[in-house]
Amino acid sequence: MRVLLVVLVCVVGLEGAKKPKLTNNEYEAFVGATDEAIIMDDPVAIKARKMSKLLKRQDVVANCRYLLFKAYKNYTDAKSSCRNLEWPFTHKGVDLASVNSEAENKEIRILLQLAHGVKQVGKLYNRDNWVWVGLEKTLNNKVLLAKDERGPENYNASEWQWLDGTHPKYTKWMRDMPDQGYKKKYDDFQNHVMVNKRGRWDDTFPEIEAPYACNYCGKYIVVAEHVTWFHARAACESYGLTMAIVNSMAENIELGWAANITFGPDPEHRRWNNTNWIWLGTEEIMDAEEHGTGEWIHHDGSELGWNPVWDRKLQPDNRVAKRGEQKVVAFSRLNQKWDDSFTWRKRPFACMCPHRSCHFPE
Ligand SMILES: [Ca+2]
Ligand SMILES: [Ca+2]
Repeated sequence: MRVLLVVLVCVVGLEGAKKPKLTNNEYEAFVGATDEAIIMDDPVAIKARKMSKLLKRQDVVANCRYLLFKAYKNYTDAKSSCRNLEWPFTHKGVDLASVNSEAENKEIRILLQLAHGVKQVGKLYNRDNWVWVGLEKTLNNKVLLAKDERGPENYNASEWQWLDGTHPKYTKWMRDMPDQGYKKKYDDFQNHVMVNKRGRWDDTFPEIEAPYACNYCGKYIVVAEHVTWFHARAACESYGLTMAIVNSMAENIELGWAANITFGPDPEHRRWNNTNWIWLGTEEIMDAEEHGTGEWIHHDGSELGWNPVWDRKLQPDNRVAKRGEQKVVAFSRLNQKWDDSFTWRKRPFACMCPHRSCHFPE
């Protein structure tokens, strides 16, 4: 019976991977997914000092509201890099970050702290203290400004646009900014915006190459550092998050998406490389002799609420080693299937935002 069930699940799962068949509820989270706007209503306070320690070696970091890419790009390339990320299911591109409130501005600061530590990196204008966001000056943007036309007190919101076409409702300019400086080298004016680790904004030249932030309203945050399963669980909690729980096909697809953004493509498709298997917060209930019962439970005590797609060769296989059986779940970012694994193996891991910190407009 169990074999039959596993085979059935595999067949459904393979179909699912090609063309996800989701229930209305599963679609719900993404129905409004668009790069036009994201509304932040309930920020998750991430403990950046702790979390940044394990993120040093990864090129992409996330909080519950934004993604930051450490690679330096000019404004135009940064914009298309974000747009090339497509929300799963809707396949709409993600935009460069929009910042519409004090709470969102704080999330940008936390994001910068996650990327390069809580302290300022070198001098203020070190690029690693700054990040591109999607704000452009679209009117009167190619002229030298007189002194009394510069600075926050002379700034005119109707001349500026976020990439969704809206004018800024919130700003946090540095002293004397925006100043629309001109540089002969670029033959261009400062009319695009970066935000720094203190949450202050400056208008600058779109030709400058710097890290960039994209909008994100995801459930999962993937950490690339390899640790044991128990270490992963404790780490997520110490950040103010929880270890990832995946309870539907939609969430399984969302996690795969988040993981592939974090790691980028694996052209070699290294199926059994530890890097490509990510810890989830799900474990097997063991009997008195410490053997698997075939029943699975999430780390918070909640039930496994769906039939996940286990990897081929009849996983979970409860393989046994001297130190015990395989009893915790690893998730393949290559095919989005599950396998039971030994708790002491070291792998990347996925944390989860304890609640949706933001939503898409209806
Ligand atoms: Ca400036
Ligand atoms: Ca296994």
